[in-house]
Amino acid sequence: MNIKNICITGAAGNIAYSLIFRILAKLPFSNTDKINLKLLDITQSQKSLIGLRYEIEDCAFSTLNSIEVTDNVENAFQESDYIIMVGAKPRSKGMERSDLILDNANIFKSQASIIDDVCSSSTKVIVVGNPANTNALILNYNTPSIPNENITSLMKLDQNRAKSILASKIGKQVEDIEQMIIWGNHSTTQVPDLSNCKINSVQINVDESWIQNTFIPKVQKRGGEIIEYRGLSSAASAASAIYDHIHVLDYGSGSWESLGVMTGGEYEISSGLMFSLPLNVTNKGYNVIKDLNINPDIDSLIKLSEQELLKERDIVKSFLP
Ligand code: NAX
Repeated sequence: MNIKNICITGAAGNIAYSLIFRILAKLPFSNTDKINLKLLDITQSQKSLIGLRYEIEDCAFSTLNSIEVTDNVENAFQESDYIIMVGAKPRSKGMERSDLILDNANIFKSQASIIDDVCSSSTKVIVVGNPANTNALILNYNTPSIPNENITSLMKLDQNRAKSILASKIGKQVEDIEQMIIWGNHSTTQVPDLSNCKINSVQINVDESWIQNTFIPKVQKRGGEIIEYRGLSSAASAASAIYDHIHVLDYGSGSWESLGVMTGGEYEISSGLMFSLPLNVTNKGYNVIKDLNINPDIDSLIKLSEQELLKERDIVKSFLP
């Protein structure tokens, strides 16, 4: 029997409450019969985690081999095949964004050094907690024993949102949409790009002014729109996107994907940022898709997102050895 060790941080939070049940209902991992699940959250959340554990046990999932809830980071990360880092400090009232970035930088730096100590070089880490790309950057710099390509940040929610908005505009099915990508940061500067997008292998033909004036801003602001209507940030859709992200990493994907990965100078984007790029992903790893023509409007938006990530990197520079 094949069993994988999975750790989810921020397990007492909203996203985890959807994610855990989604994963256990149908595992997104290849060649895996069951999982050992470790759920990490802060000490104050342990009582709630016990209630969550009871609920999980009450589902009698045949995919669950064992479950542990803990506030002990070493124990949680030990021998993990996957660590899904959802836990992060939320922005409180009146808090500056730079303070939020620094508070999370502290969390991710300390968790990174523990990952580096107790995990093997094959451990895969997915960063969800915001600011996801910059948290992933800190994690990457502070885990010298884990290869860069094993650390990715979640952009799949943005890609899924963009696909769904496009499909409903053109009256097609989401699964028919190919080569739709997101560049940049998981923030309102992200750049959904339809330049190479195809439907059933045919280049799409959509009004350019709809792309610039409706599509791009709608995708960029979708997270805020959900908060406005629901009074809470995206949780089930984020969980679904994390599920898709794991599936892409573990099985590979026949289509172009957008994950936050470490830049190495592609498309003249500064090196050493966690940036969403167009990728071909197989179960062996990923390659950045090369030589795409980028139109000037998209290029200037990509530069804005790059500037934002450079500023975030500057704020956390003392966390990047
Ligand atoms: P919640 O506030 O419901 O849950 C966060 C959980 O993290 C809490 O239970 C908290 O106690 C825990 N936590 C805080 N510090 C921790 C630490 N040091 N170790 C372990 N756990 C810790 O937020 P939720 O709605 O679940 O969102 C989680 C994170 O995902 C947020 O940062 C959110 O902004 C981010 N998102 C990222 C997305 C992406 O696409 N990258 C999309 C969805 C979401 O907005």
